[in-house]
Amino acid sequence: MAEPSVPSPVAGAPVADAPRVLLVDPYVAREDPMERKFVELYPSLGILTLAGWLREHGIRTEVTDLTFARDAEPVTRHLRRFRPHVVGVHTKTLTMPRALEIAVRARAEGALPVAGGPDAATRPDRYLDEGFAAVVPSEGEATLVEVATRVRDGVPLAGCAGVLTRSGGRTARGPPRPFLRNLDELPLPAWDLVDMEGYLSAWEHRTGERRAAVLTSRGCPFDCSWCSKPTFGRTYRQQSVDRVLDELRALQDLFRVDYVRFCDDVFGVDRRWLETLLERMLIEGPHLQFECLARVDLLKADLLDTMKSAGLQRVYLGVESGSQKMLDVMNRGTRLAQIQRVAESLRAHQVRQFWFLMLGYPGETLEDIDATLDLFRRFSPEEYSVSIAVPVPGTRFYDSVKDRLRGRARTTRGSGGVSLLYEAAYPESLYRWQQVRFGWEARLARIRERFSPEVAERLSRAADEIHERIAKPLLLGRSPAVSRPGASRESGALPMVVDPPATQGPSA
Ligand code: B12
Ligand code: SF4
Repeated sequence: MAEPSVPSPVAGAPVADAPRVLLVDPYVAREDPMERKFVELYPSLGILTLAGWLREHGIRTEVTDLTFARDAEPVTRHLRRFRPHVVGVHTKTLTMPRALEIAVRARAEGALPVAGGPDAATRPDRYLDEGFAAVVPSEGEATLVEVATRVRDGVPLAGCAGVLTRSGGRTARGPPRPFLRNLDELPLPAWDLVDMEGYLSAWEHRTGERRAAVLTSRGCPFDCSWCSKPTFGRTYRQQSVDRVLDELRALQDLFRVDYVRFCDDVFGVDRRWLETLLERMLIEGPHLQFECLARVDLLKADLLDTMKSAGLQRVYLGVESGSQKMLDVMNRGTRLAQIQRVAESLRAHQVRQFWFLMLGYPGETLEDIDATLDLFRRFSPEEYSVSIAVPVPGTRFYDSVKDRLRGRARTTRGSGGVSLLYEAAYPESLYRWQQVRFGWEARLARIRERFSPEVAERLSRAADEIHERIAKPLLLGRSPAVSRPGASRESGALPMVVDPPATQGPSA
């Protein structure tokens, strides 16, 4: 059987003097200590969608994806072969040093480096000061077409809509560029420009499934106080069900994908839209397994029935806290009762749950943390991440603690939830210790399930005992003797210490 071919650019067939853009994803998986444990590898949808759009608009476009590379050397080789006018680099906090290195490599080969993506959007000056000619802090498609054309034509970028430039130490901001109104105009991601088979066979080797990422919407209409939404702000746009089904079918036909991760900030904000998608997947196909990020206030029990029938395997939930007071302070808009109902319902439907939890938010007391641990203990999600709250510039959380920041936000994964970046109520060591407690509980939940609930219970009580009598007083700088009498439970055997997976990723 002949292999189906990847769709090629439809409009604006590139001519010899068409602008040339090289898009670069600077993430090198082997340099990331967390990759093996926690990061799920998919090609960047930002890069693939930009590439598809640029090609449709007459720009010659290629991609260097460093995910499977050893270093940034492939960028230089690609630059010499392709001779792009513009090198467009996708940025995340984690990959900033690599992004800056790529700017230097681009300039050395006579190309103009332009940055986009969440990190450059959050701190554009840093990128502009350290080698980038321009930053595109928002939706990139239409802007990058104009940037590439201007650069090819020798027209300055200052004043270009949606672009930040710097001159004489000052940042010049072009007028805002309106968001695309209709997301159905987006072409299918340019999968042919990256090593899709590399990603898919890595997944197949690990899980037996050929997994791919899909995005059906842009933005999020909710307003959690700590959430940074630098690129799409509080806007929300949804693709049509037809457009989404086209993409799912293409993934199945072209790449034999059988498992999809819906990467929307919140999947299924519009219930009727989601029901239509699920019903059509059930009736017409494609029949795929899938996972998504969801909010507990949107996941009603009957909806979950349909989602499960349509192939739902795993849900990521931004649970964040087991204290209603803290959920309110964070402006989460969710209730503890909803979390409990959804957690029970997911268990009953045999859908895996991944909880995002957060410690150290302003106003949180030790009692609130205990309430979070109790909730975690009660529902034992199959997977979780417990991070220390990161004040990201541009959020209300950041504004509320900006006079108490501890140095500069770091450029490593330390800024991803394992370090305390502001003067919180307690010392960093206490939060790290709390992360260890969650790690224990996760292990104990497995013991409870597979071995003995009694042993797990005894170990859990012992952990609480150690926390109350030893760790807490020590970490709060008090003598262990002052630990509250009666606060601890009966003693048992000593638990083992495990590293908690403290990451901060996408969160709904
Ligand atoms: C889905 C997702 C994932 C998926 C990735 C799937 C994929 N490969 O696309 C998974 C789960 C694997 C993942 C992993 C991680 N993620 Co993530 N992820 C997201 C999420 C929810 C959506 C990303 C997405 O697809 N957006 C849709 C595309 C179309 O948008 P975009 O990438 O921003 O690109 C647009 C613009 O930014 C701009 N643009 C982007 N690049 C460029 C480049 C140029 C030159 C130009 C002009 C424009 C431009 O144009 C694009 C199209 O309009 C975002 C939150 C969000 N809403 O963005 C977090 C987010 C990007 N992730 C984040 C983080 C921290 C991570 C991890 C480091 C988490 C961890 N603890 O390990 C890892 C990093 C892995 C890696 N390879 O880099 C952070 C990044 C914060 C930061 N400042 O760095 C975000 C913003 C979430 C958050 N608020 O904390 N993530
Ligand atoms: S945390 Fe999730 S639900 Fe809340 S504003 Fe951010 S993306 Fe939306």
